[in-house]
Amino acid sequence: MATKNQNLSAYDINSVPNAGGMKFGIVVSEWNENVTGALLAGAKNTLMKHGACEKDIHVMTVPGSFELIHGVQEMLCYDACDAIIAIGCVIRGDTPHFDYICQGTTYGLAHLNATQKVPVIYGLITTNDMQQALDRCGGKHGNKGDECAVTAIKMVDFHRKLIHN
Ligand code: DLZ
Repeated sequence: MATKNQNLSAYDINSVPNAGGMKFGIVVSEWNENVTGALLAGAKNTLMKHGACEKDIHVMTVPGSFELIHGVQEMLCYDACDAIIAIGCVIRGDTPHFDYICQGTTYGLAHLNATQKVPVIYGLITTNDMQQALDRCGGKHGNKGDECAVTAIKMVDFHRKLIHN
């Protein structure tokens, strides 16, 4: 699972389908905004690099990572997206709060991903300190936002291939 030896922004460009005409939702947490803003920028840039139009990328913010679950659920109800990326950053503190937020958010997003028709992409960074987070939002380990964008495009393409073949 370590991203230490794998750059989050490195991928085979030829393996990514054209994202023209695809519609994406991005729900971003305001907590640790310096990190989540960089993740959002990475995700948007990569979606557009592969052909998505800016007008087809709908960005909404929520207060914290725990609210990503409800934010994604609302977007699923009111927005016609082909995929939704959930972006957040939880940094370990002195209490067990970190574990509850990480677990709750992860289970919530996993549940939506498994039960809804639209893929929900997991863009939650969970780290021991700020430096580890900075390393993963455009630092030495790349940008998880890029990885999420590529995953979102591939999952929309997966669905299209399934229904058209
Ligand atoms: C309360 C809290 C704490 C301590 N830390 C973080 C964090 O590192 N990252 C994050 O996204 N959110 C944090 N939050 C806020 C919770 O996600 C949530 O917004 C509140 O508990 C209110 O439900």
